[in-house]
Amino acid sequence: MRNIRRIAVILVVVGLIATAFSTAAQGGGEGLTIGFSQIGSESAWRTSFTDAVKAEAEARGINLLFSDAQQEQENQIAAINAWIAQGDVDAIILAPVVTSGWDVVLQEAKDAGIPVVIVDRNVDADPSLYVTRVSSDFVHEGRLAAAWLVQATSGNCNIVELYGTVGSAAAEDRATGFREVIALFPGMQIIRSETGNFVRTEGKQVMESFLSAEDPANICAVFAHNDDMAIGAIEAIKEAGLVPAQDILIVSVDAIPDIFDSLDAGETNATVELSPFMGAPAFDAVVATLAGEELPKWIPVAGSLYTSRAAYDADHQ
Ligand code: GYE
Repeated sequence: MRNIRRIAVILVVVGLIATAFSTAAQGGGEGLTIGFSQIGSESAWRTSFTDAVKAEAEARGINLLFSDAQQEQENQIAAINAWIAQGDVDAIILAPVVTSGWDVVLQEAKDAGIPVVIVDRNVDADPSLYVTRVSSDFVHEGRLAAAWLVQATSGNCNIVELYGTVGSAAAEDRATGFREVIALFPGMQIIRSETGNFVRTEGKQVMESFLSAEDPANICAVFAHNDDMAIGAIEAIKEAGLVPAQDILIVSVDAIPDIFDSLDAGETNATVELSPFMGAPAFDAVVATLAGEELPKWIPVAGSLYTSRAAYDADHQ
């Protein structure tokens, strides 16, 4: 009887220790000073992403230095250089507006002993210059959007594309994935493509130009690289006297709250989820690298395609 009681006590103690470690492994970072170079506030998703990172930093007791670059790379580079000069910044998290032009500043951060974690988009730089990248698979997002459109149109559709920020990994890779899939179907073709820079008003303006340049009856669908531009396109389609999601199908990416209102209203057809909750894995990567742990060069964030709020809610209970 005494042995049973002894074993029970040991199990309880082991359980408590394991819980403590698992909590520590999931959280961590208290007291660290981390610079977060954010692209801007161009879309609802970006704002949600910023809010989520700030909330996670607050919850962990991280001193977050936040910089909104207003979609200008030079502002991101200036912020990183200032944090390097400050001398007390433990790590930097960078959401790079475009893929090129980062080698010099990343080398300077490395030389200063400040680890950099890439989030959201991607950099075309020597991987030794950053710890890891926390992001979704943009190519897969483009493939998902195209696959849905193929099945919705039996492989016959003239598509107009609302392109994201030129030179950004999100736009380039979503375009690549989308084109990979439609290339398998001779009846699927992109008849017009123009950047709306991930901005709602610009998406509307570009869609208006498409509707003026093309016979609207010749436009089967819109592929918008984000929901904000899709919502702008919906407004343009309605103002042209057409029925969005019926006369012209619409598929986009981000799964922001407003796009579910559009789905509920029958004004769009599908969205591919992009989680804004990348702060936790990014901060975990910072804590791990400061503890000397090796990390993979990519920490993927998954997302699915949704055609209704109910389906999204069922996956996110
Ligand atoms: O889809 C869009 C934002 O970088 C993947 O940027 C992100 C994109 C997102 O402007 O809403």
